[in-house]
Amino acid sequence: YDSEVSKQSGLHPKPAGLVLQYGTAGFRTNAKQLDHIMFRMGLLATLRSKKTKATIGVMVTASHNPEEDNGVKLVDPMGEMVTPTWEGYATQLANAEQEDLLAALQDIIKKEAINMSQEANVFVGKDTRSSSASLSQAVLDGVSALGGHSKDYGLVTTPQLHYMVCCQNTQCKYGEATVEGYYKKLCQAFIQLTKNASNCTDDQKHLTVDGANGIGALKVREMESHLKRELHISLFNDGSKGKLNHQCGADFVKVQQKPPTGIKMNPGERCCSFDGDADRIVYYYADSEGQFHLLDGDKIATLISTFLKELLTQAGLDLEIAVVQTAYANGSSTNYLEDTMKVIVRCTKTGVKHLHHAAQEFDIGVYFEANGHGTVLFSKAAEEKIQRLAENSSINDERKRAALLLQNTVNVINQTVGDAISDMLLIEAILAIKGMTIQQWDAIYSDLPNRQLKVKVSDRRVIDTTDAERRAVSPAGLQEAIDSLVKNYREARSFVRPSGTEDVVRVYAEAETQESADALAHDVSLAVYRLAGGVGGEPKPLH
Ligand code: NG1
Ligand code: ZN
Repeated sequence: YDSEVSKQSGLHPKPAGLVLQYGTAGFRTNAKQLDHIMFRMGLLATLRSKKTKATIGVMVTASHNPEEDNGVKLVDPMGEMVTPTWEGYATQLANAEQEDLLAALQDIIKKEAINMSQEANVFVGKDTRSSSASLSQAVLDGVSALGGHSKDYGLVTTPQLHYMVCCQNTQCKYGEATVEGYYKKLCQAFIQLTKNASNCTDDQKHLTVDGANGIGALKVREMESHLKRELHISLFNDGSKGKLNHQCGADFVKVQQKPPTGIKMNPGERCCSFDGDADRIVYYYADSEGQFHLLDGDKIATLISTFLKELLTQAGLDLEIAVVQTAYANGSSTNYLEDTMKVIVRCTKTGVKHLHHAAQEFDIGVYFEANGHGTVLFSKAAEEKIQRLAENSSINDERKRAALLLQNTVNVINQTVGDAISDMLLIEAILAIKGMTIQQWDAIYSDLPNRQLKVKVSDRRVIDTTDAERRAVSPAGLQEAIDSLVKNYREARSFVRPSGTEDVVRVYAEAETQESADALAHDVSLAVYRLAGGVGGEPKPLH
């Protein structure tokens, strides 16, 4: 393979001196810097496939980043993120200078004792960015340079690609590895679920979707016919005019705490926004006074876990359910889940892989980041128990109904990764079954006002954290400063951490009022600026 790799890599040369890191979301930067990275990730995916003797996925996307950016992420055999060791290999391979590439490749092959005559199979997908076509071709070139087989799924959402990989590696037990198969599985389950919402009016079946001008919009269009009018979607920001993620999409809505541009919002109507690769979703509505209300990942986790807990009780199934959050979870949600709902709550570091991992430790693990990335994991044993109960003919009607609902809930969920489309269908089904309006869902608990800010520093690695990122251990004095600032406000909490996807330090604050949350976030930003090597002008107060 040496000569083929040499020849092909010459067509995807690395700019000398460029160093990039495989972070929480893979590689992500301006698309112009990524051609060699894509080729090399094609190589790495092929090695990973040979090593695991399974199909590996490669997704070309930069999610909620601006259109000019792009990125790449590897998907492991069961649809999960690759292991830390292989993230390390990704970084090594990406940063090897042109003349050292073969040696870097050889190093991985030796360390992992990879049998190079083993067959390899790689699934490739891409989002709608203008750079994605040529970049995904570079991935395919990498696969073929090592003699691997590839299947190009073309335009798919990130969770769709994860789903395909999982289907393929479970011999289709998880579903059929096609986009059609995906729609069929999810929509059938959705339609079965909504049969339990017999008095749902056409009005209640209506949902406004902001597609972030990205792949999610295309895929919602594609899926619509499978929904058999059980859900009426008004799609905005479908990519026909607007720019990807610009003033729209889940990240914009969550961070700005305001509606996206380009949509029509009627008072009291349910709206949701996807992000640029459709692995995140947030809901929102405007009340009769025009006031905007956001229902983020925490509210979604609460709705889903409440629904599941009720069904488990009705079904008489003894399964342990937990909710996994990060430090960004609103304090009110954690209190509600622990004190009122009495479910186990776990807090992990930011980044899907940490949440996913923690959720796997329970019979049923509901995990969501506040930004709307999340899903539900069912252990094999839990799935089997649900299955057996649903097939049991000697149980009463209430238990039977609950068991069937649980079974269809399992099927509507994409367990491989957070999935805006699958989450949307689940949420819509739950609201329909419970006959719940978005206002009633919103009223389950009240969010503490909060604010997220960014601070630019010369080297964000000076900040080290502990306790699932809730406390800073360095630089010296920073945590003490935060502690004393927090004491100035009621019901307040604040933490800082270096971003894994942007060259900034993120500041989060929550408090009893929005003014307090804003003021605290600003105070803490100043502390970061002064103690952690801030660059540019001092952070300015929000008001
Ligand atoms: P960073 O940049 O590390 O904060 C962001 C999100 C994560 C996760 C990743 C991957 C926040 C505060 N952070 O990470 O939750 O989604 O991007 O996309 O939302
Ligand atoms: Zn995303």
